[in-house]
Amino acid sequence: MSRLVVVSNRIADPRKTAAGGLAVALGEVLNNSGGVWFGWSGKLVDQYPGDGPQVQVHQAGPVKLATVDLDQADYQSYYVGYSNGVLWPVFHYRLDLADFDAGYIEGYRRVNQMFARKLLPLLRPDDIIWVQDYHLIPLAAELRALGCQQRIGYFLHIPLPPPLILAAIPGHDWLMKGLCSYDLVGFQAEADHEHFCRYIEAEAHAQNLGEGRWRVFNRTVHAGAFPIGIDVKEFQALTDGEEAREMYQRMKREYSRRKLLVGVDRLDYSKGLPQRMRAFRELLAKHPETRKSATLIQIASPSREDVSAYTDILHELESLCGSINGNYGELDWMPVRYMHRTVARGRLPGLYRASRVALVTPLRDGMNLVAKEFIAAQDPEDPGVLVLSRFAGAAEQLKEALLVNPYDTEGTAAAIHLALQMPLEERRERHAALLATIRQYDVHWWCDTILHLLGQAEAEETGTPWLRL
Ligand code: ADQ
Repeated sequence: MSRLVVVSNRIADPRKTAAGGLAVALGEVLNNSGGVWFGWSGKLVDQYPGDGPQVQVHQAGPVKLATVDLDQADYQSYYVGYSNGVLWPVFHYRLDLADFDAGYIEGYRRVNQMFARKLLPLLRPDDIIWVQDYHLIPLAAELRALGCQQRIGYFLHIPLPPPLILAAIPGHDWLMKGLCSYDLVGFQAEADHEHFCRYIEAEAHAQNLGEGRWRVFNRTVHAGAFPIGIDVKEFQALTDGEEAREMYQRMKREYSRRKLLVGVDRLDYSKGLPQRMRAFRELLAKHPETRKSATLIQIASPSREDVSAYTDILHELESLCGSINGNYGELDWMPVRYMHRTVARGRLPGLYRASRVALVTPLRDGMNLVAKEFIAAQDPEDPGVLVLSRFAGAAEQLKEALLVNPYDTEGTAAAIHLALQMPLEERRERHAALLATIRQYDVHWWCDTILHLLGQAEAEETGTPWLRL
């Protein structure tokens, strides 16, 4: 049986529940195959030791966690600069926020080369390697350049923009050729997959071999959409746990006279937080009765504070919340409760369950797992309503949510109003359909499907059995 090697920018100890569904799901597969998880330790050093970065290996049960530290220069160019200052904005359609000129691409390439060099000695001939996300697009090409023959899969957790937006990146051809060095490339949504196909056809004259296979840059690559899910069972168990129940009861007590709306996000410009606040303000202005009945709790966890676009969004959000509370608040009621912090994972389901409406309204999002967690945490007998941006990858699957265009303030306000008033019967019907979808396409389905395809390709070539899950 093949061993699984996962590579991602950061790694998590799968034995800790705080790690979340993805880490737990990957951890399960890694456990079964006695695998390796390789990535950055999260630590920074002023400079590397004389003989370069060292790999540290910790054993977490049957899984090997292998990490390297980064020095300040690599962190600034690879992580802050290129990954989060170029790829993140462009892939979320924000060319205006991308800083192309600073030469970050050199650092991005250098760290991917270093990862390849450090990973290579840890590999066995029949390993299956699975690389995660935008920090590591060129990793397969760098591994191949060092002679690596193993099957390598890739999953992009964020959207892939249309070809014309991609083409604005200086060096986009190098980046996309790198993406085609994988054997299997997975995207969150059909829209992203379609953008990939259009790009490689137009820019690299790829030949469509059918069934998701392409001949491009003298190799065959398999591509498809594999929407990531959550571990529904685990999240429901968390909802029944003590911390979540306490949170639920506290919320119900505190807000007994009001319906709660909830937003839970990383504080990121892609999440549409100012637009959401403007829609909520429109709701209060247009439907004065909601001033007596609705409170919005917005949790925005600190994120990437060393990138300047993130401090701008923080100030905009604070000023909007302040002005809404100033204009509509009363002595005994504030319309918006805004908190710039992370909620403990064990308490989150209690907050979701106490809320009548979730506002998940990103301007662009690869998938958005908050939408799925909100559905999983509801009481099926009296569920809340999901208001979901049509620009989240999740909208391709979650058709029974109230889909909105977050740029349309009036339209979003009208949908929130509808959600607050939705009769029980309709709430139940929509919730049942949504729950069935997230159960069918949970994180185990995601993992199994991708690894099965990766292993299958190996079996076709070598006659060895598929990776056992
Ligand atoms: P993110 O952009 O981080 O992830 P998302 O999927 O919404 O976005 O959230 C990931 C996790 O973070 C969820 O489990 C959520 O509960 C948690 N989280 C977010 N804000 C929090 C807060 N304030 N307090 C506590 N927990 C919080 C990227 C992509 C997404 C994609 C995921 C997974 O941008 O589109 O869904 O990867 O592929």
